[in-house]
Amino acid sequence: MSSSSATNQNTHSFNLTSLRIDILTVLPRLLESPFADSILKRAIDKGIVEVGIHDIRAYSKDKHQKVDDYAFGGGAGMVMTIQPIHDCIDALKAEHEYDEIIYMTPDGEQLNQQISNELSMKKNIMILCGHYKGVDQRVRDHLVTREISIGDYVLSGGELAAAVLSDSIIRLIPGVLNDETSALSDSFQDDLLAPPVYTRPADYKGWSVPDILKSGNLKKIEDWRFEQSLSRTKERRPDLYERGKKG
Ligand code: 6GU
Repeated sequence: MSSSSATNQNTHSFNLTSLRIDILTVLPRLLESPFADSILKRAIDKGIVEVGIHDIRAYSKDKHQKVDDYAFGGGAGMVMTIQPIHDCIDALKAEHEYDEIIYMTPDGEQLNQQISNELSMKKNIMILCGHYKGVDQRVRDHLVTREISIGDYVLSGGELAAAVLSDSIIRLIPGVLNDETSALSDSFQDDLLAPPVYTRPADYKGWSVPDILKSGNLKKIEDWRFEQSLSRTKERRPDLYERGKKG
């Protein structure tokens, strides 16, 4: 990554932005709130990430600003047309050089931590959200470089999936989380689920915190947490556990 230390508070004129994400959508309002709070907002305010939300409809040359049409060959459901998407992509390409143009679709490659890690090291990413029955296949064949799904279930559109993908990427960028080690100890980062956590009170109506966590013995606590991670992973996600063993 070429950017400078993220601890600078953007008081200098050099650019510390690590990653720019441009999201193309017909429902831009759906993408406002995920970036308006908490970690993602702070990452943007600090200047570590830039997020652009682009209304595809604004690029439509149709007199009613249409962005969809009937499917060739018939069948229920509308298909998003090429022209507004292509013009929006071209306008953005004139401003930035994109590492990936990602189409969010349930038939894409399933998102996992490794993909998020990889994308967090890019400079410019474009994310296209589909709606209705999806986009004209020629957009996927000629303009998109990668297709990602967030799981085996169907959402009404790609917007929520784009927000999920963006969140998982942005939190990995150095300087975004206050405690830099905290993303590294997330579930999945090493094919292990995170151990249980507790906070005060030590006893709540008879439900107590494990003694070891109150012992002050850091080595024992670390060992306990690792054991908990292992047993949780083995029980809840045997697939991850086996992959982790192979390493
Ligand atoms: Cl990326 N889009 C939609 N519409 N549904 C999904 C998805 C994406 N990932 C899982 N379900």
